[in-house]
Amino acid sequence: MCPFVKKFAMATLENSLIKSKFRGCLLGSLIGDCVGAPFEGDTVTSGDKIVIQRYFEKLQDPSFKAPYKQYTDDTAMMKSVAKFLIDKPEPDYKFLAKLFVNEYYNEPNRGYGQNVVEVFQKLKNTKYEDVFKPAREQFFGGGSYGNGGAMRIAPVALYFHSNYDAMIEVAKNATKITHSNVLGINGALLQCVAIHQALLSDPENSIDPKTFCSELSTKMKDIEEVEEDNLDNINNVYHEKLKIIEQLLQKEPDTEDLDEEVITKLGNGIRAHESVPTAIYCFLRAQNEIPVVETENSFRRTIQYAITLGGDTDTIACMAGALAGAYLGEDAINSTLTKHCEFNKEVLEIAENLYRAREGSPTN
Ligand code: AR6
Ligand code: MG
Repeated sequence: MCPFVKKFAMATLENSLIKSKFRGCLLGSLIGDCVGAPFEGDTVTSGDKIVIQRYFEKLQDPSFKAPYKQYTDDTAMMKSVAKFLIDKPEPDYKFLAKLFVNEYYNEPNRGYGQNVVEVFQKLKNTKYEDVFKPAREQFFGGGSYGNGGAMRIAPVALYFHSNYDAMIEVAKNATKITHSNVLGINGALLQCVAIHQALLSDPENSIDPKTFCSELSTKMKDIEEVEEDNLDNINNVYHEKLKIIEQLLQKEPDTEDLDEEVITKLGNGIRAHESVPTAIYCFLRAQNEIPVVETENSFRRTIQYAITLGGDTDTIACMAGALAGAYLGEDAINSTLTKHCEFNKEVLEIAENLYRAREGSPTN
């Protein structure tokens, strides 16, 4: 276990705060997904940033009535990961694979990635004989490096927050059902470790973005070094991206150019290595004020800023929202904003059940 984890594990947070963080994390993930989805694929101009500012003001205005913002595959798959942890005391990956597949066939129009749909078909056709094989066969044997493993990983970080090694093991296997490329797996691990670190950070003490990032960097170095598929050119991708985040956080946040640089250096796409570090950057940058994101609330600032970067807005805002919610807890999230999201009551029930399941679990 790395020394930072030991230090965090020793810090004790009140149970009521941990529970609020469980709820905040899953709610943050849902809100980022629902609120970010309408902007997916967009290139955002400075005019659009003002439109996004007004969009959030409307969503936080109690008199504003509108149909629910619908969730996408990010939340659909996160639900399955939570159920897998809640329903079975020991990890059962065949059960998880079946949950993913059934969820997809019940509601196929949630915006799933093209490759992942093929994996679901193969899992079904092979009767789940080897749940990791279909994913390994994708992309001529290279496996997917999409951000689909990372976008759904939050329940694993919450459930195993007192058992770091079990968390890494389960996060890796839960990802491998659909994403076998080392970049897809390590992207999910980075998001998982970042949520874990946010969860164990006391919201009464403000986060120092630089320290948060360098602690994450140490953990990521350990993870990338032990990866069996150690290919020289990709075995330190995330560690390098975290260094870039540290550099970007030190820049003066007063120009449009900085956002362009963030997109160029960190990315805003569907590849895990071009979106997970971006989500972490959004969370850390939102610890301080951001021009054109006018709000006192750092949860909102996190997801609103993520959306202003354009690209895979639902997934980047979903991952950034999970981090902000895990750090701040439920009380920091505007309830009017929450009410505009489909599934908002259900996601809180899931968080409650996950918290209860975790209390009775032999691994914690
Ligand atoms: N080689 C080339 N392209 C790849 C590779 C690879 N090895 N891996 C991934 N891609 P997928 P996801 C590209 O289908 O990760 C949704 O909008 C390829 O274009 O495994 O679950 C979600 O909301 C492939 O179709 O799905 C997420 O935002 C794409 O990456 C996002 O999609 C996605 O990989 C990720 O979905
Ligand atoms: Mg997406």
